[in-house]
Amino acid sequence: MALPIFFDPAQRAHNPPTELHNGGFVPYAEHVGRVDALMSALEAKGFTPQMPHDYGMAPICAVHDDDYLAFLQSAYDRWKAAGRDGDASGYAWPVVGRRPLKLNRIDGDIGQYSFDAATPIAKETWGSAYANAQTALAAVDALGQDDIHAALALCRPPGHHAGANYLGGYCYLNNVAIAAQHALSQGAEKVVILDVDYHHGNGTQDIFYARDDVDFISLHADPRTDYPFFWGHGDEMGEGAGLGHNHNFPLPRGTDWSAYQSVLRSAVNLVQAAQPDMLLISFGADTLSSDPISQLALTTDDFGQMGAMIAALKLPTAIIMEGGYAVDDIGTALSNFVAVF
Ligand code: OKP
Ligand code: ZN
Repeated sequence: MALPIFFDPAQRAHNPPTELHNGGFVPYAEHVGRVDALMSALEAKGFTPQMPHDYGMAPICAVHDDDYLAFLQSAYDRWKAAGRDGDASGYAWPVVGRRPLKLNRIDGDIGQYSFDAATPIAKETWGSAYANAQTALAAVDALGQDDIHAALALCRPPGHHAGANYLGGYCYLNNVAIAAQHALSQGAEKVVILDVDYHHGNGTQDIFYARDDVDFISLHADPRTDYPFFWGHGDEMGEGAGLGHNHNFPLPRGTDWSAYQSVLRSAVNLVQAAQPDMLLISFGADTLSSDPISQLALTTDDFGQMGAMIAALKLPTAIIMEGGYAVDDIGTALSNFVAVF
């Protein structure tokens, strides 16, 4: 049975022109050309995207706080009402541990509900983020139908940096977390999320940090040198019931496949030991050496081997797209990865 892929063209509408990067405004790296490149590579291999079913707000509300969702849906209009040009973007943030406050200006709220200045809210952002979450849900639901054991959600914008009540890192709704929670609601008792994006999935980690029904395992650039800096360190193991259910594998810049694969082996062994009913992959192609904003050294061929190591687990697997910014190579990397499932 061919691997089904899901995508809603509404995900293309979100398209902020610029982001703040190293002190200046540069073209937005998470642009719509990324998903177009992924789609054309997959279509060239004979895959046809399917529209996701509309699951409504309930599975989104199961992960994200109501006040955060209300903020996300109204932020752009409030920004315009404040007389602003361009997209909504924050500039002041509460230090962790400040009191939860009820504020009354867009600039305060945007600081409250975000952790960086690289994630503007445009007019179309909510619609794309909503469609995106539906795409992730559809991939979960495809598993178990007929003899489908793997499915791909062509998510964009990505999701793994978004927490229950915050946005950041080009992410607004946490697609993989919404998918994991949906799998539990459909009867799964244990889900593992394996995150192979270059950047640590801090939002996903936060959402499940105190829980033992969803384990989070991540390979990523060492946060001592790389975004998102404040999460992703090797000693973050979970807390309370979640203690021992969070595993971070920080990697030095420049890591190539020979070093990467031995760390991936350890991560895959942890997945196997957890005996999940479902595996979700937060898939990033920004570990490619050609990625313009990242510093790992994988080749497009390495993605075939990465896929093979994960597919050998023989678990029902939903692949959720996260980052990857080298538009000339990400389609090849993704199709090499999925070809083995
Ligand atoms: C999203 B995903 C600006 C730093 C902001 C944000 C990176 C978000 C990556 N110099 N960078 O994990 O691919
Ligand atoms: Zn990334």
